[in-house]
Amino acid sequence: MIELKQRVFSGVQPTGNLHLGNYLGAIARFAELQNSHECIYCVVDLHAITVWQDPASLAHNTREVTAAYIAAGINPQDHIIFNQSQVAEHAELAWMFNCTARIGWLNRMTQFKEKAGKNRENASVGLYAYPNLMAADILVYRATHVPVGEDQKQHLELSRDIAQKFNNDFSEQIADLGYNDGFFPLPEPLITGPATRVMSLRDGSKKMSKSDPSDLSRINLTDDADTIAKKIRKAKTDPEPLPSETDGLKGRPEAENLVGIFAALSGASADEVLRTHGGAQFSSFKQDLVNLAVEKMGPIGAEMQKLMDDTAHIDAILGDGAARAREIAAPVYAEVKKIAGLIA
Ligand code: AQP
Repeated sequence: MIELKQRVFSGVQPTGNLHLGNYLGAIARFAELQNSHECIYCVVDLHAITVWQDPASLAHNTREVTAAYIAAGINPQDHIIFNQSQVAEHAELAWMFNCTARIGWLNRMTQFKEKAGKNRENASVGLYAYPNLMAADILVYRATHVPVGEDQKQHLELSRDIAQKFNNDFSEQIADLGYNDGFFPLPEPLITGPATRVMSLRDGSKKMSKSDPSDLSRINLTDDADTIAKKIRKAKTDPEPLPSETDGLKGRPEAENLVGIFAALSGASADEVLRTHGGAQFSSFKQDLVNLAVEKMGPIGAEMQKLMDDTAHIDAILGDGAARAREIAAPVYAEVKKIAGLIA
């Protein structure tokens, strides 16, 4: 019987304005997992182009996400860091999954509805089929665990449905090749920690997002200390002091968000943060948050800037990572072709 290894895969789109939500919800989790898992971290440039990208900015942003991965502590020698478009098997398996997934499944995806908005007829076909490519990204490595923020939960569920349907559709061929437990694993989402959904600093009901027109809504990973301080001081709050227990955060989304950010940055739980800061006015809590955010995020931003000064080094890391990723992806996709009856 052929066993499945525990393998982590995840990615970030190079669409600019990398922010604290991307860091706390995803990149910081990626770094933690490298001690216990074999990890593959991708800069998903083919996802980025589902919405038009300026080519020069796309190349810059691809290097910047790579720099963020490394600055956050991911080791590109022990693990794999690469950009998606260098490994053609992602797009090839995505086509197979375009033929596996059902239109009804994609019609339920809330991210497409949000991103396409009212102008749905004019959205790219790529934006609609995005979740199928995401399933291919994960399954072309037969990855078992996927660290993501809360907003990607629905796409992960779809990846599991696609894996399950492929395993069912070709169960006979898969068993004949010696896979007793299906060919694709059903990948598990890893949505953990106090900051799986960091909210906008200007509106506690909206997720912190790269595309928010207000730069004050997010802390960018490249912001300097003064900018971080200004954004936290200007963050929307309410007039009440902080409660002493998490129950007291109900109906106070902005307060809940700042406490969640504090917790994630300090490695404590929200309960622990409130045990120390309960009763504090926002003016003093915000000052403590500024100090913490500058202490934790400042070195990451500085390291990113340093790495961005040597783009040849970043490109070499991506090239090396892509070659190693291809070594895993090519045999998996070759097996998929065999299973589906596509002559190699
Ligand atoms: N606000 C957030 N809180 C926690 N996690 C978040 N993630 C994104 N926003 C938050 C997680 O970051 C990872 C990479 O996201 P992405 O770059 O692939 O795309 P995204 O989710 O579309 O990012 P944005 O900022 O929300 O971009 P726009 O503005 O284009 O919609 C993912 O694991 C995601 O969950």
